[in-house]
Formats: sequence, structure tokens, C-alpha cells
Amino acid sequence: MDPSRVERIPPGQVVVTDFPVLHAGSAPRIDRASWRLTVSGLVSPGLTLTWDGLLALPATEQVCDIHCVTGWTKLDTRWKGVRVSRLFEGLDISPEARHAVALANGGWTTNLPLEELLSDDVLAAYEYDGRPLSAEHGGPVRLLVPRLYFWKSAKWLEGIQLSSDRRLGYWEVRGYHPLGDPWLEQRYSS
Ligand SMILES: Nc1nc2c(c(=O)[nH]1)N[C@H]1C(S)=C(S)[C@@H](COP(=O)(O)O)O[C@H]1N2
Ligand SMILES: [Mo]
Repeated sequence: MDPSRVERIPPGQVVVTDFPVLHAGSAPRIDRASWRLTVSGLVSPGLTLTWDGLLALPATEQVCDIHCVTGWTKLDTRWKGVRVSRLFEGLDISPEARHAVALANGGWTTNLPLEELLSDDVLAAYEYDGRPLSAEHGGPVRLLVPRLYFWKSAKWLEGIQLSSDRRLGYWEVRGYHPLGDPWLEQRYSS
């Protein structure tokens, strides 16, 4: 294998060519017309975005690798969406805000540091590989956080909440690492 590719694979990961589908419970079918994304917590004013509102924002296309905590890595995945940092443009983030929780349809959550959320490669993604994001992969809109294990990439994204304290999400409460950096193999908290 090309040695430059080896460095793209975090420790303990195996490359797959398919795209596994993994989630707790069953995939909801969310109507684009009634979908909303609500940004709340330590930000003013809050924001509620509709599907048309999201599509009206400048889009970003990006190719990145994704790493699942269960051990698979998929290289060169192609996404389109809006940078989450762009959603916050024109809003006042309180200086006390340090952490974020992504809220998914049905109540599933995941937490990440605000700094990670605002990183340039974090998207509210609505296309995968040139097509509308399928319901099984989190459509109409999912969070995409390529630098952390893929469980941080909340499918069926409906909310982002900022706070000063760290509020653990669904898997984090159940023993997954609060940060989840694949290069440091932060799979589970010890
Ligand atoms: N809403 C929601 N998002 C979720 C999950 C979930 O159970 N519910 N599982 C996470 C986990 S553990 C993984 S590995 C990825 C899987 O995404 P995929 O099914 O598109 O591969 O979604 C993440 N996002
Ligand atoms: Mo996962």
C-alpha cells in the first residue's frame, strides 16, 4: 500500500469500502418541509433554520475520511452542506460557552467542545456523494465532524445547544470517551 495512505488510518482502524449503517433505534423519516434546526443555549439571539433557509446559505463541498469507534474507517467520503461555523455568523456566542450538544430527532444526543464544533471541516451536511443524504445515513441533515470518531456526527440533526459546562451525550453517558479523538484512540473513558 502507498505509505502516505497508512498515516491516514488511525490506530486500530480497518478500511472499509462499503458504508455501514449504525444507530440506536430505527431511522426516522423526516419531512424536509417540517424539518427545523434550532441553535440555542449560550448564544443570542437563538436561531431556527428551515430547510429552505439552510439551502439558501453558502454551501461547502468536502472530501474527508471518517472513523467509526467500532473500528472501520472510510476514506475519501464526499459531502456537501453548510459549515456549522457559518450558522453562527451574526450571532453572539457568550464568552462562557465552551461546550456543545448536538440534538437529533427522537432525543439522541452527542457532546463536543465548542472549539471542535466551530472547526472549518464541521458541516451540517445534506448531500453525500452527490446525492441527497439518505434517511438511513441521517438525512435530511446530519452533523459531520471528521476529526472525531463518527458517533459525534449526529444523524437527523435538529438542534445545537451551547453551554458553559460539559453535558455528556447518549453514548458518552454510556462510557464512550467525552472527546473521541481517533488519532489518540479515545474510544472509551477509563
Ligand atoms: N441520531 C443519531 N446519530 C448517530 C447515531 C445514532 O444512534 N443516532 N449513531 C452514531 C454512530 S455510533 C455512528 S458510527 C454513526 C454512523 O453513521 P452511518 O450510519 O451513516 O454510518 O452515526 C452516529 N450518529
Ligand atoms: Mo459508531
